[in-house]
Amino acid sequence: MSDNQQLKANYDAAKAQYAKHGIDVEQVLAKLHAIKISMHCWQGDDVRGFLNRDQDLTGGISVTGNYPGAARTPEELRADLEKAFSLIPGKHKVNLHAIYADTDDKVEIDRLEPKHYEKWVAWAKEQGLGLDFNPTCFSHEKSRDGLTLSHPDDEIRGFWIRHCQASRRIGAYFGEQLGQTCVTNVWIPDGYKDVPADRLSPRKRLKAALDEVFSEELNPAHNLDAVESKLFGLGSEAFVVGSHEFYMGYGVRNDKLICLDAGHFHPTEVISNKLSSLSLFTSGILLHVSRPMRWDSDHVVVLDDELLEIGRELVRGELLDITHIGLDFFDASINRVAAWVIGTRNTIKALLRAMLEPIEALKQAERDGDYTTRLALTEEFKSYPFGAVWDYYCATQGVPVREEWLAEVKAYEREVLSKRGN
Ligand code: RNT
Ligand code: ZN
Repeated sequence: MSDNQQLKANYDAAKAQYAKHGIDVEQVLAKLHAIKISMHCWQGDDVRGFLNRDQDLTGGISVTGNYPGAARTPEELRADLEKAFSLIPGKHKVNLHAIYADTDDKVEIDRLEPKHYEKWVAWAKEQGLGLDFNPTCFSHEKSRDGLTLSHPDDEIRGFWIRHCQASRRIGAYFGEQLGQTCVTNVWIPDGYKDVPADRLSPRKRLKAALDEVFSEELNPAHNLDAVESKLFGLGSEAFVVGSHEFYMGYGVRNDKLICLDAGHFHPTEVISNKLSSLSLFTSGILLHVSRPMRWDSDHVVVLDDELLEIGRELVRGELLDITHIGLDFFDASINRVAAWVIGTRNTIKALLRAMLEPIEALKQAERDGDYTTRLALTEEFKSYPFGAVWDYYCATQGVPVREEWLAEVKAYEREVLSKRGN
């Protein structure tokens, strides 16, 4: 039997096994194919961007590692993204930060306009990709003291308000041009290293600043706003202005998407357990799928229990329609294209795994109080032939099966990345 015949035979056998539990694998794959993952551009160059390249990365986030081959120009970044997407099944989105503008203009970030992103849009159209967006409220001289939208200085705060307003318009331009909604996510680093004297005033300022940021009505078919909370950062260990409670309140009251980043909570707290609650009170959710290790370390996403649980919550709660799935990690100690491929493939795998579970039987067992069956079925399904379905999906999507993609990344490293001399 050829490899292809074997792959198909494995798939057919798996399909029959799942069918016994009423799981229609063909239908599952069609559903999976419709899900877009928003792949973050900033894994490709360690969150440097192309504007203000002289600035260090600030904002209490950090990239460690010095693996060679980081993208230095928009062209290189797009080439790397294309390589990664060629190894990932499905059609997806790219998540841009404002500092990734592709322009020769010396433009201050509160004056950014759609035209500074025209090349990204042309590329996205050509590649059939969607775009998401983020104002960049860090790595700038005006955020050097770690404060932006909550800054007590009216002028500095005004600057960041204008930057976020400009960002929303760029988001709306993406959405309108590409015919798919852009999510523009506001995350700010604001906080204090040590215990504040006044927690209320910065939060009042942030609330008022956000009201200004969001004051312009934009077509929600083109742009949706999201707000991202955090527990702590480097240099904001004692206090973060935009905490989870802050943005829960703000988002629920003002109908904004609430962004849950997997690394932004206490170490034993998980975002999978927040999705069902949030879904009852918001019209939409944004995820930053990440992997915290002891802290908000932004490790590459692996197929661990929390990722599987996120997939289950989205699938079992039928939350995929209201959830925008974005990735957020940055590892400079490994090949950056591989980092994207591993994290994105894993996120898709987690969704597929969740779809290939006997959801109705599990829910019924739970309703009946039969927790024995719930546990037994859950455990037995862990060794069901999920891999055969995944392999078939990759093959039919025209992307490498299993670790075959690694050889392509290694070749790309030899032929392209290693020649960059960084
Ligand atoms: C920082 C947030 C934020 C950033 C990106 C670069 O803690 O997670 O989402 O990682 O905007
Ligand atoms: Zn994030």
